[in-house]
Amino acid sequence: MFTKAMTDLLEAQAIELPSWAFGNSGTRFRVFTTPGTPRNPFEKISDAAKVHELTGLAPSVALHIPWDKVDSFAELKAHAEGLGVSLGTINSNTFQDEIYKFGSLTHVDKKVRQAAIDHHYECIDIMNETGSQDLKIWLADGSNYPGQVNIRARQDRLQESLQSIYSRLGKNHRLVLEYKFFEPAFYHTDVPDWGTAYVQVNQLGEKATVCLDTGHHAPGTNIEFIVAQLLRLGRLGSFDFNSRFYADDDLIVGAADPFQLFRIIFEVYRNGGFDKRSGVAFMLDQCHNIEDKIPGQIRSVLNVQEMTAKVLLVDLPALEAAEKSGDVLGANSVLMDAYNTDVRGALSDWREARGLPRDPFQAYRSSGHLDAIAKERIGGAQMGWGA
Ligand code: PSV
Ligand code: MN
Repeated sequence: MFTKAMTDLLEAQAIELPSWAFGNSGTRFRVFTTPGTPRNPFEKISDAAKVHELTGLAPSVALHIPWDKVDSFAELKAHAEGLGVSLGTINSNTFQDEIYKFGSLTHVDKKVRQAAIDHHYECIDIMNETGSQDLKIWLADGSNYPGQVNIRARQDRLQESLQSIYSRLGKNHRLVLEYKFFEPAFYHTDVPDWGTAYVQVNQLGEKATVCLDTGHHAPGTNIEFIVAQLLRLGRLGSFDFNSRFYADDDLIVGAADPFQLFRIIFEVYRNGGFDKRSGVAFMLDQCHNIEDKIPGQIRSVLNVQEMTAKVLLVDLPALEAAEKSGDVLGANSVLMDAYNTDVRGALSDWREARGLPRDPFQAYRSSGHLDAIAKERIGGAQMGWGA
């Protein structure tokens, strides 16, 4: 079913895992715990490495600071490398400190802005130790009531703060700005959409790009259009993949709307986003509230792989011919034929040929690993989102 060009692309596929997906998470109503949950960043990395061991798809782990602060990042890096993975994106966090109640990089008080800028400087220092390329910034900044703030002045302050951070980046570093249309602010958000993120990063320079979190759009938004546009502009820095039924649900990628995932990946493929030179980084940003975390992450990366395999089956010359001749239904059939092809058997054969389990999800379930870590990880405090 797959040509050599297709398996080359599948083999090169790399999806970064979020360290926080392995900690406990929940809603504002309840955070449920699970046996075996990591008690420190080292155990989170071990869990991420397990996902990579079984899937060959997840060679790096994103860290969130301060959640993943350790005494020695050199030690954490060595731990990761010993398990066959590397440390990836460093995510800053200016949404859990009292001083940020009314904003961080956009705050009206210079002292608070400077504290937020300093936090990013600290993140850049960590990147130098971990060898990370990307500094990812998501801001909770916004307001709840009309009249509460001067919206335009906050855009100016945001640009000024981002410039200070940008000027500290190392030669191989990038700044990736993530947008989200609401939450925790309910009236206005300072970086609510791809257009605002683009305007802000465009003013900074070439090393600044946009992060597209698939859960951060209003219902019905045509996300694949945004993918095509940002790739066209050369500013699609990374994806935070997850899925949603309502708001920022952070569910398993491809669970809520597999066809949307297919359409997004198709635009990535068609517009050169799988070419390493495009610089697009693929990450998950998920929270496993009620399901087991390691198999949850395995399911997610496999879903991305499966959709990628389907996208590779799209007959592009036939699609282009149909598009050019105005053959509306013909063009749509080309796309749907690929989407409706069952690639699971071919992917299993290919995995087996590479020395991986045919079905990594089942392989994990029957491995007894979950019971083993539950028995091993006794005592200490389990890590959690926001801990
Ligand atoms: C915000 O909702 C977000 O998507 C950002 O990426 C944060 O860093 C992450 O979630 C925290 O889970
Ligand atoms: Mn995100």
